[in-house]
Amino acid sequence: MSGHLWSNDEFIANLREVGKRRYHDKHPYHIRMHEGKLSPVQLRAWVANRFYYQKNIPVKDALILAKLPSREDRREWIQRIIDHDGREGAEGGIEAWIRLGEAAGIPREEMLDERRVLPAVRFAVDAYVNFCRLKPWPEAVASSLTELFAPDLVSRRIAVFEQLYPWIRPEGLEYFRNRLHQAPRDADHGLLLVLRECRHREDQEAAVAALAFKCEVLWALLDALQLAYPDEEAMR
Ligand code: AHQ
Repeated sequence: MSGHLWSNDEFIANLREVGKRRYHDKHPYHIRMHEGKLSPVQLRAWVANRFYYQKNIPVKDALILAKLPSREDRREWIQRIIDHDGREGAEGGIEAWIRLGEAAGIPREEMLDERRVLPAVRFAVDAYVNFCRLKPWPEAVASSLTELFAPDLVSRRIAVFEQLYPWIRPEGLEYFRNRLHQAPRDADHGLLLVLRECRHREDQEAAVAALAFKCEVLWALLDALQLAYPDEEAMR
């Protein structure tokens, strides 16, 4: 019977199904990355363009923070902003991603001045920030639940970089190692908020749609890279 409220297990299964079908670990650019087939130019382009995504994460998280309904929810959520912006003595994820760039041969100023950011990457990331700015906070929180799928991808990525891209200096991987414990913690909290707040079927469906939207943001980022940095053989 359509329209009934999903049980928590059904709701979680529907959220996970989105990732099974549409998460960016299945994008050809990521698949070629994991096969060791990206050239240094293609990999540096990924690092420099993903930086625009990373630097906007605390911005979208601050937009969500302002909408959360309680002090307790905000005390938990604010940790995401600190994880990226850092604080005295802990430089944070944005700095760690800049170091990933330097470890891959991209000078700091070339990360910061965004000279390598592709138009479609900027549009996809800005669409994500505006989604979180304008949508009801449960949908904005639901769009972050791609983090349910991130730890598996990131742990595989660390091994891939170490084994197949040894020219990237190992200290550059610190960002990914930090995500291995930050992302599961974030996902647990995000899921708790979404399960607690979505008390009608239409809210549950809106949360699933929000997650599908976020998968498209991540997919579009890699589409832009694929178009701008095709494989040599694709050029023949
Ligand atoms: O490094 C990533 C990160 O900090 C975040 C925040 C989170 C969100 O709130 O939307 N999403 C996310 C992701 C990060 N890394 C991506 C990757 O492939 O390295 C994955 C991405 C995600 O799946 O949401």
